[in-house]
Amino acid sequence: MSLVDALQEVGIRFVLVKHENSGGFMAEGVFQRTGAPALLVTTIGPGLANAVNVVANAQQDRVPLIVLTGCIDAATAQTFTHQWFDQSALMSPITKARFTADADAIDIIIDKAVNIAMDHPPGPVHVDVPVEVGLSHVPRSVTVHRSQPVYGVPHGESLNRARKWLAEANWPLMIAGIEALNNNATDAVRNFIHEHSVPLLTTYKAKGILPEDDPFALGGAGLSPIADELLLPLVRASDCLVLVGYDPIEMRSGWRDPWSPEAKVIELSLVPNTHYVHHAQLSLLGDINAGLRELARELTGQSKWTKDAIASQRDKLCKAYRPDEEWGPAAIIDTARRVLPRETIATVDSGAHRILLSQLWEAYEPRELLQSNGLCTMGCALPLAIGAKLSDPDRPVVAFTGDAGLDMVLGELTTIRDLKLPLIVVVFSDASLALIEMKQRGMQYPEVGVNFETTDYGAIAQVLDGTGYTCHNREQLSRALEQALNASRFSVISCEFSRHAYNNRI
Ligand SMILES: Cc1ncc(C[n+]2csc(CCOP(=O)(O)OP(=O)(O)O)c2C)c(N)n1
Ligand SMILES: [Mg+2]
Repeated sequence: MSLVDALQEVGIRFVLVKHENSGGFMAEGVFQRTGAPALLVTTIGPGLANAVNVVANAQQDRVPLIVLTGCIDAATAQTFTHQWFDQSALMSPITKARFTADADAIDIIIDKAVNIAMDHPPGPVHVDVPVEVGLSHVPRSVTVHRSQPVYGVPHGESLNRARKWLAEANWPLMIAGIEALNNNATDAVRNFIHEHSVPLLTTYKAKGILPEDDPFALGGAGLSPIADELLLPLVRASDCLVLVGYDPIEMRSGWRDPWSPEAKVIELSLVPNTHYVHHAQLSLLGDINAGLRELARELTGQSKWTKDAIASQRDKLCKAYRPDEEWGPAAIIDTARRVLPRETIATVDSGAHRILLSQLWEAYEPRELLQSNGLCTMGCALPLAIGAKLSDPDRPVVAFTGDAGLDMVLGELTTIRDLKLPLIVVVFSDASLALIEMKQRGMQYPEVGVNFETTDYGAIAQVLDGTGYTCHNREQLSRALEQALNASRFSVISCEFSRHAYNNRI
């Protein structure tokens, strides 16, 4: 209570949610849209225990999440057990750092917590606040501020070598990942690609770093075997790869050292490679923007890529997912992309629908398709969308979610109601854990524990003062989306289709 009160007092808005996990994702939504670190406040014991998933997500998805929890004072803990466990130990494997607040060093502790959370790669930091510290008053003025780190610029022999490789490459290829976003390298990436005719592949989280209808955009990759079948041969055929903030935590196993052993691989990154998922002959550590600028200086490449060749690859990739089907998950994505304006911010939950959507949904700017793709957790799309809408109230925000994923966070519909946010929720309602059912069948197990009854999500929306729609065809969905775009309250659009709709589709 003292924390919530103090946060309000210093101008940090406290927004109540119904589950701590959602609170973390909602704060992440704000981070994704504004760059401000996310702040999650939970109560002692069960509150923090409920938040474990979103803290793990912050670690895997590179989110600067600061978790503030209450804890009992050290002396009291010697003779008190109710609701008390070692909170710091619980956080240990999933946070970058853990602190216990101390009134005499609180400015140092908070400055450290924020900086460590924001340092590359960003991640979660836990601060336990003992009751006594929470109740004590310390002077407002912060005396400690670490200066912002300045990252170096690649130079010398290694830079020359990288330039030479690029100059000699016939089939250069760039792969960009989340780190490029966290280093604000969008403009540098776009300039490099256009000046040197290098096509771009992105991870799902880096979608939009180049508008996906740009002639040099090859699309997203990560979790779809169908995409891998078309894209990995291009990666293997490339004679020079430029990895731009490409963090492989988003990729399935086919992306372990996927290139030809002869390929020249240049990695631009802010952090050394300790993952060993792939290797680069040249690892240029430092500011990615500056690195790309240096690499491009006086570069006369001989890329043989043409816009037609790239367009034909992209076309093949898109058609593989059959967006022209009459009705089904691809038709839902296709219809939504057509109806929703270009500046729409979308979030997507985990499951079969997410893999299909991440492949088919075109993003035009970075951080306009938000998802969990390191941890790949369910239950993130709705609260991420709340955070995005709070940050960008004038833009349409849509949450795409599976039915089981929505079931996990249904309570947050009341949060949307209370905040009066005109959010759009599109449900892929197939009465199934489709992704798990596919894996089960693939391993020739019988269907167990993956099917459930169809829920009338529209009716649930109605009783919570939202508007509910149930759609069985493209026309109904288009109409529902158009109405939802003009609505002053939230809309839940349940798109019902039959089980097994993703067979050979992702
Ligand atoms: C919190 C959490 N629990 C379990 C999983 C494993 N999992 C991944 S996808 C999935 C099924 C999701 O079902 P639904 O939301 O209906 O989406 P669909 O696959 O049907 O599109 C499950 C159980 C997970 N990723 N996250
Ligand atoms: Mg489902």
